[in-house]
Amino acid sequence: MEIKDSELILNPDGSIYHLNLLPHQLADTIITVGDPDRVDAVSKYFDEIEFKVHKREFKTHTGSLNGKRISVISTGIGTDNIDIVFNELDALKNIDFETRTVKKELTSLEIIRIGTSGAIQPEIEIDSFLVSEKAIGFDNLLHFYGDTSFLEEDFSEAFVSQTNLNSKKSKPYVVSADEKLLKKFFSEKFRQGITATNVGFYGPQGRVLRLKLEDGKMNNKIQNFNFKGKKITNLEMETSGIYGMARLLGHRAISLNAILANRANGTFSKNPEKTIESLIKSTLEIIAK
Ligand code: R1P
Repeated sequence: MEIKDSELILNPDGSIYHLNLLPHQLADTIITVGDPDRVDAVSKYFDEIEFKVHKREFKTHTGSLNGKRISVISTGIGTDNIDIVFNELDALKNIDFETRTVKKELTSLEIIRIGTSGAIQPEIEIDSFLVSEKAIGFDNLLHFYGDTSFLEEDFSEAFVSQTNLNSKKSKPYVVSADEKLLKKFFSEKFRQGITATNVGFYGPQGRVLRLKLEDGKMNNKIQNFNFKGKKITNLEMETSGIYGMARLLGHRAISLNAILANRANGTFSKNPEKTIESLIKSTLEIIAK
């Protein structure tokens, strides 16, 4: 069935609406970062860069490293942007823009987030790396899609009951990482953890500047929450959307976190750029050996 102009929006040059990319400009291995400046910090290690495209917060460099073709793209902040990025990345690979129909043979992309995050458990060191084995999403994104039987309801229900989550807030959803990618990254350099994805940076992550919180004890509750012996380790703003959208669309995703803050101890990295740089190098060593 042909997808209408209002649903699959293409720019006059045939590129996809927000990402501004043409199908041939995207590799099958994709690194996502939040900050558009981090795109250059990754692509400076490429042996060559084929394309540079930038629109809004979405900046893409496609090139190759050790013979592996890689695209690095900035998503900006939050799971609302993840919805745009993942739908458009998938459309670039799996929808024929000429006929506006879904291709018969679908391509599964390999997607790696290189992001930053705050630890919620006191023992997690600042400047360490964490790979997310699961995400618990306090955003609402996955609730808008069908076919979400992969969501881990027991975990969500345990969270709601252990923390007395206010029913005005959306029910958290839980989704696991791609197992093969998790194994690839879980090593002496990467601690494995469960990542909580929040729908904001301040109130939703328990930060108080001038505003009172609906539940001032939520970060303590997250810290103490336990599901079958497992604890939530860190907070950030994209991983649940990445894992959820990847599952829905048939892609493989992993979220890597540079721990810049420890919310339990109130500390922040003295040299965040160095830590992010080191995470970029370690990631590229693993994906483009
Ligand atoms: C908030 O400062 C941003 O930093 C974290 C959060 O997920 C959020 O996007 O990740 P990035 O540094 O990858 O953007």
